[in-house]
Amino acid sequence: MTSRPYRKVCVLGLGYIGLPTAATLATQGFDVIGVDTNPRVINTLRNGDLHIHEPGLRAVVRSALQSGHLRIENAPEPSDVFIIAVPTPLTNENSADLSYVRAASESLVSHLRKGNLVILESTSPPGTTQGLVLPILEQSALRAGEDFLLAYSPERVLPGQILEELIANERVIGGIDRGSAEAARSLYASFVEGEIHLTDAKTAEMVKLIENTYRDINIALANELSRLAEAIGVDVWQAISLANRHPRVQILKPGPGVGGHCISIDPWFLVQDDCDQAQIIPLARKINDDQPKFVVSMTSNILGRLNGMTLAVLGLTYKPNVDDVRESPAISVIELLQQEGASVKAYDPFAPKNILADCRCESIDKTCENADCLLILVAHDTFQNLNPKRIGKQMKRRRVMDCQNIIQGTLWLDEGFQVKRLGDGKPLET
Ligand code: SAJ
Repeated sequence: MTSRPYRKVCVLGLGYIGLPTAATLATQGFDVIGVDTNPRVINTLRNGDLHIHEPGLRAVVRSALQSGHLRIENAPEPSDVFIIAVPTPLTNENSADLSYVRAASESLVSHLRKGNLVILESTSPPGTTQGLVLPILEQSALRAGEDFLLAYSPERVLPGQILEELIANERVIGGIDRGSAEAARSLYASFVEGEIHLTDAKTAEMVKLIENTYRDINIALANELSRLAEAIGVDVWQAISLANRHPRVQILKPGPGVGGHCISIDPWFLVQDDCDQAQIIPLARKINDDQPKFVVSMTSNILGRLNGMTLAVLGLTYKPNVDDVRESPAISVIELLQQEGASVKAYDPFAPKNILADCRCESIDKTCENADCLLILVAHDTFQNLNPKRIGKQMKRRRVMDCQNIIQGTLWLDEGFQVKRLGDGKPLET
């Protein structure tokens, strides 16, 4: 530790990014104060429990707390480094709600000391570090770049693999000046094994948004191809997989839409201040946002109508093997089905119990009881080997619509099911 310039780190926001970061720093020997303003989060963590589900996180947090290197508090206190990892939700006008970043920055003003380093990690529109955080911190009468250092360093971790990727991934750090970027590098270098790239704060802010926008546009292409494939009469899954054998093509997968707190939101932060120049980004957003409607119209096609039908839905979360339902397209699909007069029973082993509590069932069997069609929306590992014989016995009509291409069609056909996969370019197969 002696070669490290910093000893005490205060992490503001104990969500999917802040908590793993705080715990990782603590296991590296830093003295970490994890701060959250939500009393429920504080109580849960202090009781040795977790308020989020992320593989491996429970053990790391527990050992960080037991070692005494991690403390959970409801307000910041003087430290060497402050890391802001609070949410930046989307407003109703499709722009970034920076109120949490503002509040977190304001909470630091009275604690800021000469020589401190402040790092913003929250995904933010370009210019936020310099234009919003810096002037708030300077209310302390200390000058950025002279008395304290300020940098932006976006997280790049994939929910479900956060702990590994926090360490392994390359990292981009943008400073308000070179000294700030280098200071932030010295902190992250203590646990990041990937290469660390330095730039200015605004570029780093834009880099983060480019990454998620690239993925959103790529998925929009896949989703558009799934619609075209239906019209053309080609199996989109096979076509994309063959196209991806080209050494310079890498198309992502179609599905019921794009959810989560990142990819479905971040592209708006890029275009919010210059909508006139933006064409492909809002269009991709629209394509992905409309995909649940496409799924519902395909379901309606295969059933003839939705009104009065009972749908058994597997999967509620925004992607496989996570408990996060934010912006989940599966939930949009269910709401649309209900609006069309269908009744829905749903099963998800990860989604919190209070989500769509009215239509939740505790097992796949119960969900499928008397259903007119099974609708697979999320490719959880536990759905990979569904048993068509057993499921068929529960259902009123043996029909399945697979939006994730996870079932082996022939097994289901053998059990008398009518089978449809999203974008397979065929009518209901019997
Ligand atoms: N999805 C598809 N088809 C695909 C891949 C994903 O429809 O082929 C859907 C998923 O089902 C989900 C949504 O897209 O609804 C987003 O899932 P994801 O796994 O692509 O991304 P996130 O939101 O879990 O994590 C992303 C990652 N960004 C990139 O890969 C560029 C992660 O590295 C970021 O740290 C994270 O956003 C973030 O916090 O910004």
